[in-house]
Amino acid sequence: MTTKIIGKSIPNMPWQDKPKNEEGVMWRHSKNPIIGWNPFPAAARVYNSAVVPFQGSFIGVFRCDYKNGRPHLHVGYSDDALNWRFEDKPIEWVDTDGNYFQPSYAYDPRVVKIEDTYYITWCTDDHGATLGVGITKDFKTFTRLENACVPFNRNGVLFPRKINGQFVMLNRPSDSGHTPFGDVFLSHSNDMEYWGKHRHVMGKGGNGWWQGTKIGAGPIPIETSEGWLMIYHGVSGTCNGYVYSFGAALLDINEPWKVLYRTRDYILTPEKEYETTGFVPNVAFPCAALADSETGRIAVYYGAADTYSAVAYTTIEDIMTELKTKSEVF
Ligand code: BMA
Repeated sequence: MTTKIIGKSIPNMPWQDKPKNEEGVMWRHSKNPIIGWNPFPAAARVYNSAVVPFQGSFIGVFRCDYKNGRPHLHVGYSDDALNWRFEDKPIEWVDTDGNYFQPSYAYDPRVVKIEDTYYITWCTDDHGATLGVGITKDFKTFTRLENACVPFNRNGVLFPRKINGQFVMLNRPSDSGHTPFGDVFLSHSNDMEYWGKHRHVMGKGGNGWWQGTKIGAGPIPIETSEGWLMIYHGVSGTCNGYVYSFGAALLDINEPWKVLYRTRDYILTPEKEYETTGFVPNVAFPCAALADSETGRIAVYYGAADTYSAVAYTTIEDIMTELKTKSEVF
């Protein structure tokens, strides 16, 4: 049975066919990285960012590390989702009463359209790293809602529709530092304000070592005819620090805390110079995906070495074959 992506067709999304000699599940955009050092005056590095289709072209919410080291979120625009123009100023948040509500830092954004609203989640500051949530309809005005939880938590990733009438968010409880542990959980909400009915989705570990230290959700899960496709990062600890690779899992469509398949091996790991060398070496950190229901094409946006933005491709068929033939659920 062929697995179908459920959702919109995005005929103008970036795409390159799988190279003939490619044996992997994913292949990199040939002109990676798509964003390099110092892409605009305020930003030293733009990476770990989110991209969505918007009014026939594309819009993104980008993690921009300033030259003082702090990350902030900037909007970017693109016609081809590869060449980007950035706003000079960061997103300015107000609360639901219109009062200034700016985070002192903001990183690793995810963006999803649910019904008629774009939801942005990111890692924010509330006496420690936690999950910020905000909304926009036009990417001009932004309303910040209550944080989804108390510290410490990172990698808050919403499902692209309500499941059984509730919003669902993947998240990864952590610590105040560079967190040497971490499993993926999910939480439910009726109103995007109060979160509960928490479920453990999946843990670090397994037989291999590539995801032995911690894992965290990546792009917004992709709905398919067989379940939710979740691309995530798995972290291995080495004597020289962490290594961030991609994995994938298929989650039950109605009870997404149930894992049906999970890749035994990583599906992308730092190999190219822009992944192995930079501000933080050996990091490939997926944060967004464009998926075309018509062709089954998937483009994953990822941060490379906490410095660059890059794109890698796969298809629903390639990834489902990997999931079904080399699955390890634990
Ligand atoms: C994580 C996050 C990511 C970053 C990664 C590697 O804890 O802070 O933003 O890409 O570490 O440094």
